[in-house]
This record gives sequence, C-alpha cells and structure tokens, in this order.
Amino acid sequence: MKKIVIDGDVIETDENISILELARKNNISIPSLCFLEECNGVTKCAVCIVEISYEGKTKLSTSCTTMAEDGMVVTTNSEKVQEMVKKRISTLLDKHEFKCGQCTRRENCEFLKLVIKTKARASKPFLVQDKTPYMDTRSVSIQIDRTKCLECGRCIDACKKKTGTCTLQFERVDGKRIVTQVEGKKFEDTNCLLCGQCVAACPVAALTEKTELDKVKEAIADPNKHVVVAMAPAVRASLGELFNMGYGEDVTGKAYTALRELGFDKVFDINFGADMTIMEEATELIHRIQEAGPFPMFTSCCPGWIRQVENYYPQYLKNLSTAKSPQQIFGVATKTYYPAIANIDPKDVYTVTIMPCTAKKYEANLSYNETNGLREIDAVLTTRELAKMIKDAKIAFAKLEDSEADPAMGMYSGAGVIFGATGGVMEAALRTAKDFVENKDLKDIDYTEVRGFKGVKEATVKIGDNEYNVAVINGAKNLSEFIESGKINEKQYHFIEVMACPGGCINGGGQPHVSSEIRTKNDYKKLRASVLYNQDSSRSVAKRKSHQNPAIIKMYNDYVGKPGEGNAHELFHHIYEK
Ligand code: HC0
Ligand code: SF4
Ligand code: SF4
Ligand code: SF4
Ligand code: SF4
Ligand code: FES
Repeated sequence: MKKIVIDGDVIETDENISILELARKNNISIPSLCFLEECNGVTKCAVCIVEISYEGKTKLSTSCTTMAEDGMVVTTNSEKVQEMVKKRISTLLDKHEFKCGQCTRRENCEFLKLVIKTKARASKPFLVQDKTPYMDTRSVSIQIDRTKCLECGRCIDACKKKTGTCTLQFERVDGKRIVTQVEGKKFEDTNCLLCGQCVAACPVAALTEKTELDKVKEAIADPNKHVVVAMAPAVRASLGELFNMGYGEDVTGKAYTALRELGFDKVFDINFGADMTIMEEATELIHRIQEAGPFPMFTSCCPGWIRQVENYYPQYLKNLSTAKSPQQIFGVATKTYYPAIANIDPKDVYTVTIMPCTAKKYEANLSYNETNGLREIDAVLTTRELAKMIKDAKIAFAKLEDSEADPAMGMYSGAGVIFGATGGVMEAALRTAKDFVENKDLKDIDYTEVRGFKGVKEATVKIGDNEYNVAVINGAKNLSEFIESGKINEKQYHFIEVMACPGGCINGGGQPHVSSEIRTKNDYKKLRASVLYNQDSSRSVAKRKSHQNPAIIKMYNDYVGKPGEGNAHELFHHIYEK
C-alpha cells in the first residue's frame, strides 16, 4: 500500500494512478485543462501543476502526468502553484474571445471556472470584429469556433481514442496553431463519423453542434405548420443534468410538458420509432435466418457507424439491416401514417427530433431520407439545444409536472427505451425475433450478457431450434479492432449491434457536457443507462416488447400491413450500396 500526503491528508492506495486522479477521487480538487478521462492529452497545458516533495527534492510537476508514489508529499495550492496557474490562464485569455454572456457554454464551461477560481485577467483582451475567418460552419453536424479554442487537444485525443478516425489535428496556418480536420476538409468529406465525441470532449464553446434552433422556432411560429416533436431514448436520461437535477434522473414526463409549453403541436416519442425499427429489423433477421444470410446482419440505426462502414468497411454494406433508424422510420410515419389518421396534409407536417447525437443531423439531411418528396425529418436538436430552448423560454424545468406523450405515436415499449444504451437494440430485437419464430409470449426476456460497458459483448441465443451467435460492439474504436484483429471471422456471427459512441447514445456527442473533474469521480454513463433499464424493468412483460406496443399493433393493422412486406417494405427500408 502506498501512502501519499496531499494538502496534509494521508491517502492510501495500491492503484497505479496519477496524482490528479487520486486527489479528485478523494475530493481534493486540482484544476486541469488538457486532461480528460480515457484520453491522455496531446498537450501539456500545465494548469494541473502541483508542488511535490519526493526523495529529498521539491519540484513543480503536472499532476495529471505524475504517478502517485509512496512517500510523496503534494501541495496543490501553494502560492507558487497559484501564481503559475493564474499566469497560464491569463496567457490563454489573451487568445480567447471572453464573452460569456452570450455563450452556449456559460453554465458548464471548464475554462470560465478556471478564470473565476484563479482571478486571472487578460493582459490584452482578445476582441474580434469579424468572426468569419475563425469559424468553420461547413458541416451540418459540427461547427468550429476558433475564437474560443484553447488548444488543449482534448478533441484530437478523443477522436483518436474513441473513433480511431484521427479526423482532427493541430496544424500551423499563417504561423498560428489551429485545430482542423485532415487536410482542412469539411467534416463530411473526411472519414469523420460525425459522432461528436470531439464536441463532448471540448471544455469550451470551440466545438459545438451546428444549431437548428432558429429553424425550429420559426416553424413553431408559422401558423401553417403542424410541428411534431419526439425525443430519442437517451435524452430523458440526461436532460435533467442541465437543470441541476443530478445524474441518473428520469425526466421523461417533464420533457413532454416542456415540449408542449414550447408550442409544439404534437408530442410523440422516438421510442415508438424504435419499436417500429424492431418490427422491421426482427422480421429481416428471421428472413435472413430462413435464407441463410447474408450474415452477420449489422444494426443500422447509428449514423456514426454507417459512416464507419461506408468509409472503412464497404464490404459490409450489404450486411447492414435495411430497416431505417428509429429517427428516420418515425419521420416516415409522421409524413404518411400520422397525416392519414389526423386528416392533415403531409406537406404541412414539420417534424423535429431531439437527439443525443450530432450525426443524427447529418442522417436527417441525407438525400435518400425522403418520402413522397418530403423530408422525413425537418430539424434535429441536440439534448443541449433543447435545454437552451427551455431556458430561453424561461420554463422552470425542474418544477414542471409530468405529462404523457400523445398516444398515436408516443406509446412505447421497454424494448424501445433501452435502445439508448449499448446492447439495447440487440436485446430489443431478440425479444421480438424469438417471440415471432417460436410463436409464444416468452417471459424470460432479459439478455444481461449484452448489457454493460465492455467493448465487445457476446452471447449465443437459441431462436426456435437453432443457436445463433450475436455480438454487441460498444464504440467505433472497438469495432475497428474487432474487424481488423480478424475476430469477426473467428466464428459465424449472425447478428451484430454497433454503436459508435462508447456506451451508446446515452454518451452521444449531443448530450450534456460532463467535466473532466466529474468524469474522474462519477460513473455518469452507468447512471444514465440506469434510467432506461429502470423504465424497462418496472413494466409488465407485455409492455417490454416492441410487437406488443398497442400503438404499433394499431398502426400495422390500420395502415402498414405486415412488417417487411408491401407498404412496410416500401416505406421503412433503405438498401445500402457502394
Ligand atoms: Fe439513439 Fe436511436 S437509440 S440511435 O442511440 O437505434 O441518437 O437515444 O434516437 O434513431 O431509438 C441516438 C438514442 C436514437 C435512433 C433510437 C436507435
Ligand atoms: Fe466564457 Fe467559456 Fe464561453 Fe469562453 S467558452 S466565452 S470562457 S463561457
Ligand atoms: Fe472524430 Fe467523431 Fe469528432 Fe468526427 S465527430 S472528428 S469522428 S470525434
Ligand atoms: Fe480543446 Fe476544444 Fe480547442 Fe479541441 S476545439 S483543442 S477540445 S478547446
Ligand atoms: Fe449518434 Fe448514438 Fe451513434 Fe453516438 S451511438 S453517433 S449518439 S446514434
Ligand atoms: Fe495536466 Fe493539462 S498538463 S491537465
């Protein structure tokens, strides 16, 4: 056991751990900038500096790179340390457009906290008349504002470690070091997945989603538009964080109420779309089983993963499930089924989704995601954008009463809600496929082997008389390892789920930011996922399967027909081609 003294407290550990992490785990706060859990930092910002006495010498060291050793005596806030950190922050302020009032990050900006803590001041404030040369707004998903960039490197490292695409890098342009995409290309023109893990890693407002708030506000204000809204599974598990409600708080009911107060005409739920996707995807799996392939079938609901297949593994395009993602399949229904039952002209329907994801903006914009000449989804807001909209409207979110979604396309099953966590799509599909094949209402429907945050999860599942191998790949980087190590060929896999973000959509690039400090202390992914699994497990079995959702049964009976055939085949599928 090692003994380390930090600010007078004796801390014991046998872990191989940095001083920074050890301090944080023991509630001693050390400021940091470039350090982020799971990423090691590509710069040395020196904000985490501490004074360490060890083996007779005392020196200043960066605590995120210094491992805790027995006998170390650490001071985190000596005058010398404070002075150095303040100086460092002041230097950064000289290059940072410090206009917090209008900034989207003002409530959870890691840099602003440092400025307040150190009382640093710019020696000459960085004022920008025209921001255009600093902005990159070419992508539909992600935007760069270099007037805010601190060159901490967290985005570059997150991209490399979590996606393996290495899309972002530092480059010298006109003598200045800037963060930029490979060869300065637009994100969409690189191998980027548009997953937004770089955005999630950014401590400031330098990387953000491309906002569509104005578009949505305009649509709501337009009396001729019937504006439909639906939130994704993972949004309900995190939105409360932006209203100081802590981690792991289920805010489903409050979110519906807020959406109504914001003026949306109809409040539905993407979980209904997830149930639709399962109807189609489980049916497709059964067809592939009957026709002996092509295997493995891959899930296709994550647009980050779709870009990974297109950019790196086009040989697997034919293996992707042709069922449209919950977002798009829901969009199709809002432009076909819903206008039919509500007696509205489909052209007047304007569909907005709330997503934990930046890639969903790109997905909504894909030219093929159009039905009868209409966009399936007209605008996509991230969880953060929705929170901003609620705050702008001065709605006291935490105090709202719960309400229900509108039933026609707002009712959902437990299978639909677990989509938002890694393994959820697989579990949801297996529940339905097994019931369909065995023609039973099975009671044993918990596939715990595919839950949790391991990089690769596997199970062998009996469907009918045969056994099938399934795998869940959690995170884009794990997927490339799975393919490139040859593991994918070690046995015949029948069905593989892939989600690009580590943990699935609960940890998507459009979710509330989680600071470096909180990431060290708190298992926020697990807390978010627990909201979804609690919703599922608190229901009766009949309410946990997509095909038993009464609103789904009604839609298929009254309008669509049988899954995988006729109308359903026409409307709800897309064939991926090179
Ligand atoms: Fe997801 Fe989805 S689960 S991708 O993570 O499949 O974004 O939450 O909305 O479409 O349902 C994101 C989340 C969705 C879709 C669903 C799927
Ligand atoms: Fe203020 Fe942070 Fe925005 Fe900079 S990024 S203007 S410090 S809130
Ligand atoms: Fe990398 Fe994803 Fe960001 Fe693209 S969106 S640069 S793949 S982290
Ligand atoms: Fe750091 Fe954000 Fe700049 Fe990337 S864009 S280097 S994460 S401040
Ligand atoms: Fe988007 Fe979810 Fe895929 Fe991440 S895992 S890119 S949040 S769909
Ligand atoms: Fe430790 Fe940057 S060098 S946080």
